[in-house]
Amino acid sequence: MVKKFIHIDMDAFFVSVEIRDNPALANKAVAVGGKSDRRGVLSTCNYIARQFGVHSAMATSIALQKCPQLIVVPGRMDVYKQISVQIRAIFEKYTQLIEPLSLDEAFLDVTDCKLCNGSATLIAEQIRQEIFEELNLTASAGIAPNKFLAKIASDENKPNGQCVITPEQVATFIEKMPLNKIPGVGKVTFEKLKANGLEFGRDVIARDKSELMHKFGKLGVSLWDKCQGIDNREVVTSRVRKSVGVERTFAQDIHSKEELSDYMIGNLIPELKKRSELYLKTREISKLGVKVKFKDFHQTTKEFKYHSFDESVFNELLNDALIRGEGKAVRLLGVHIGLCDEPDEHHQFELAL
Ligand code: TTP
Ligand code: MG
Repeated sequence: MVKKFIHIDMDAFFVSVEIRDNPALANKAVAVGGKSDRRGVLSTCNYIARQFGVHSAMATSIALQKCPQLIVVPGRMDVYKQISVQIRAIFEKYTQLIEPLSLDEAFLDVTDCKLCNGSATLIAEQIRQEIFEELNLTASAGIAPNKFLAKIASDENKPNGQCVITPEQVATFIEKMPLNKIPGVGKVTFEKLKANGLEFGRDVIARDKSELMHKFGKLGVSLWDKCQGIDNREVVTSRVRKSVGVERTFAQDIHSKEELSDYMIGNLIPELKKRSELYLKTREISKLGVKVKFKDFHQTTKEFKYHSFDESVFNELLNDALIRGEGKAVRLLGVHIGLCDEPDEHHQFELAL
């Protein structure tokens, strides 16, 4: 059966909230981020700032070179979280099948929603209208028969717009679609694909699946499927988190083992500790892991069953992973912990009785 998905994504989320709450910022180039004198980076910026080439994750100092009049304000995470809860309450009027991807973005499966005569296009319009009336913020939406197309569609008419891809339009849309629109195809992968004559959906469709698999492995298979319009993923309403991780792609590949180890211990592990704090209030660590991606994109993961943070274990895992790379420089380093299953609530309840 054909399904109907909506992907909703707030426009310039953090910064739109700041401008909403401080009218003096209206019609100016504004970003949310850290200060330039403390090696800060931007979380995001508004569309005025984007015209100057400023974007998310850019160093604040560079952003100020590109756009000297840029106003950089600190973020208020608690406010964004609260708004995210309010947005979710609006979604829940239409469906219970909601998969949040981040604070400002979610997939909705509205296949069975009877409101708006069952029109997903009208549902998306109405949701965006409600968000605007209730929160004074704008959102964009993509409507499509599967998740990956809905996500791509929500970007098409940003900001404050929506785009529908009906089942009949899927094939034409994919033919014209540049492959870097597909989530997971970043700049480097896209260059590699282009070097092989693959730039748009139609270039992928023209090839054999086996050829793509041979050349690009898993990525090739996934690309081929997507370009056939195949994506059978359901909306995942509640995930039990199995791991927490932090990773960083370096601006320049790193050769030195010491430098990698220092970065891991000085930056990645403290960040991982911070991010896992909440989960470790109720759950135990099941394993430690290190992931390394080498210069040539070969990737490896080493894990070890262990029940607490231990720098020397992480270091050994790093050493083992690097041995697998046979001296190649490293472009990405990540650390993660596995989480034991959630405590069984029924069991605890029985014990309490
Ligand atoms: P996005 O939806 O990627 O960006 P956005 O909402 O700011 O802009 P767009 O209109 O293009 O959707 O991310 C949502 C929020 O997440 C963003 O407002 C700030 C935060 N964020 C970061 O903190 N760091 C990042 O690198 C990115 C991409 C986002
Ligand atoms: Mg957004």
